[in-house]
Amino acid sequence: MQRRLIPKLCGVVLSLALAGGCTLLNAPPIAHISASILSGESPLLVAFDASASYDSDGRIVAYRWSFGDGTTAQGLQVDHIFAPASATTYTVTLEVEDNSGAIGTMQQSIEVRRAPAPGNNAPFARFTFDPTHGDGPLFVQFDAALSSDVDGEIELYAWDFGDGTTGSGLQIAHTYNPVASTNFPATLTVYDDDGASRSTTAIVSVYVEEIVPFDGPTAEFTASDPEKVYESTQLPEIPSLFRVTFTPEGSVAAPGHEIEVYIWNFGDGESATLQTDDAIVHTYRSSAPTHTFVASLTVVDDQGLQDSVVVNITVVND
Ligand SMILES: [Ca+2]
Ligand SMILES: [Ca+2]
Repeated sequence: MQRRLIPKLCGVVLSLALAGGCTLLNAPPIAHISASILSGESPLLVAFDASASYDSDGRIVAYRWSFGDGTTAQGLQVDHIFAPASATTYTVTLEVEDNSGAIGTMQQSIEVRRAPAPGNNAPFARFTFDPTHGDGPLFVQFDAALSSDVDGEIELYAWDFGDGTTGSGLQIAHTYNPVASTNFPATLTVYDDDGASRSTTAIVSVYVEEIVPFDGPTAEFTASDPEKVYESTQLPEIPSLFRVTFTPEGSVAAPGHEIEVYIWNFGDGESATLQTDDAIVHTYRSSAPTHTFVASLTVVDDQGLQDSVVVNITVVND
């Protein structure tokens, strides 16, 4: 794909591009892993399902799995057995490929605990937390004192706060600070002195006042870091190519209204008009050591009201 010449029409005649006539505007597929279980004792059988993966402008032609234990598989649905001798967390990677050769990936952690020693009873995990809900930022104190082990002692209290952070200890405090109202699954895992463990999960609800525009729409977007998809060895005669994915994330219409048109100006003379909030990929050409393009998004709602926002895109030829 990197070596393919860019059709001159690409990006100019967007309708052609959207109809599939322009490979450079191909949207990569989105990979999605559903796992039947996320943690358990060794050996652990996990059924993986990639059915929720999709390609917005084509179809997925390959599903490739890497289980993090040196083994791989292909297919929409695959079973895998993790059989470590000691507790291990595996990172499972799903790679999907669309009919234009673009790749999407997702990763999922699978935690496999050591099988319990014969005759040992696994400990019970139980915790209290206060408050259980409230406005963010929310300071929550967790207490695992109600956990127990009938034939031994608990040696480790491991916490996963459900927001990507973890901690350990009998008692622990955590502050939740989401950007939108969220139910966080807080999980306590206790390990006994024979290595057996059990987990329990409870929900912490944190509320954030939603910011909605008064009457017109609000334009917002995000841009990926430029990916150099063609590195020119003959600068400045031949430019390098940089690919950027734009997503109208955060663009919202006023209550009771809808955004009908998304007008993208990429800052290099090219533009695109979409009637959906789909992400769009644009390829920049640059021969300069660094070049900043001013990209903008204008959204227009069903009342004809509009809003615009700009973001600087800087590409670098090293
Ligand atoms: Ca595609
Ligand atoms: Ca025990």
